[in-house]
Amino acid sequence: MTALFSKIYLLLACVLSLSQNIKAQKNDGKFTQSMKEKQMKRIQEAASHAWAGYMAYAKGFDDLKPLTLTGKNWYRHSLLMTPVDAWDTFTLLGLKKEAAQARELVLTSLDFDVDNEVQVFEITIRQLGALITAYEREKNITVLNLAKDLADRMMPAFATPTGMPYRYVHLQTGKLRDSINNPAEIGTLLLEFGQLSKITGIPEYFNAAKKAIMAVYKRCGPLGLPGEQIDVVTGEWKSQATHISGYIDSYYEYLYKGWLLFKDKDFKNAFDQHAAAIKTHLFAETNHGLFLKHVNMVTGALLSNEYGALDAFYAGLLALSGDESAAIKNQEANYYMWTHFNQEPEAFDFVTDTLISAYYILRPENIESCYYLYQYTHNDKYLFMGQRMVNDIIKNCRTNEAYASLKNVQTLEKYNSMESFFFGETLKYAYLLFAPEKTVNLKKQVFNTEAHLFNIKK
Ligand code: DMJ
Repeated sequence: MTALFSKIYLLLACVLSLSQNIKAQKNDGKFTQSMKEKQMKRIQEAASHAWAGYMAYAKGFDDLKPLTLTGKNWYRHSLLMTPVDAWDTFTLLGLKKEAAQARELVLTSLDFDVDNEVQVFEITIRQLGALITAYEREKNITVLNLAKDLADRMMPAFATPTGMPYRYVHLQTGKLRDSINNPAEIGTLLLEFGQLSKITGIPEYFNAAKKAIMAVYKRCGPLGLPGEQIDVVTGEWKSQATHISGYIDSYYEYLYKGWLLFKDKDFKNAFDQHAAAIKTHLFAETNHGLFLKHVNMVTGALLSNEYGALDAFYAGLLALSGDESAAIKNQEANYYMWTHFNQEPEAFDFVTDTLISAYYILRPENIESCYYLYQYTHNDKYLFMGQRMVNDIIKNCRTNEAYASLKNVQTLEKYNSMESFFFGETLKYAYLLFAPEKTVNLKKQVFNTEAHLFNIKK
């Protein structure tokens, strides 16, 4: 009797698992045109909703604080971070009213002649980057003057014995602060300053930014990898941790994209050497895909198995730079990170599978990598991945008035912040993932690290 029951049970289990498989295959099968259009509409709606909140409660400020419904400025005076970062996304998404409102704010109220000490990296990628994109799109001289004025006010930062910039500069006085910088903030100026040289014919911007990024490269350790912090006056490493996460991440991105945009072999050589070293010393293959670890830049000794939302950009860079098989495995790991904890956490340990930082601040990198993977593989699985991420953001982060970050992806408690990169990057890559392929031509255009598009010039 017991044997009969267990046979029936086994048969039922088989039928159930077969039907689940068929269901999964059906769901994971073809992503139809109408499904794509539905996603594009949802993302347009999300962008319009988040912007309406900013305009109602924080117009003229840098950001909206979505829970208290108040405005927040980064520094003493607003630099309109949200409208500047969001403008080209609205244009791309076909949100005419929102694009016109952002444009109006930028053209009438953006002023860099203010008593602000700014972070060179953040202001370059979000503001200078967005202004360059806007100028290339509409050739408006006011926009170019704004870009040039901003760049000129930040140029004093590069005047160090090594050519690597200070982290902070005062926009009116040129006064510098914080000589302990990092590869990401030093290197991630190349596309913006370089493109400004192309546009204006003034070589100093490109020269300064090239000198800075190559100064990091020159100082790499015996493994061919940079450290995490460096003194820009003495050139001495202040932290020997190496990884692809925050503080280093977009240094790699800009070496490769610098090559795409400026066809300068120095960037390609440096990138290729780093890519090989990363493969040897940082790659960590697991059952859940390819993660990347943290090691010492001199000895290669393991420091941690921390992996997080920022690291998720690397799959996209692998795809863009032609390492498709590593890109596929890395994106598998990214998707695991997104789904395993309910929604993507800021960081977790991929060996012990435990959370390190439980917050989610509307970051784009995982969706960005879905976008690149889909562009190069045309595998619908990346559309399904992106759909899941968009669903989670809408389900967990939407408020009545805008979108909010999460303090904890497991409790889903919200946090009073809506970063401008939610507009500049997250919503843009999400939309582009489902949009017709010709919307962006990756052979002719390059995204800066904040997803502002630059044209590759002849
Ligand atoms: C953005 O400002 C840029 O993508 C940067 O390179 C690092 N991450 C944030 C968004 O997460």
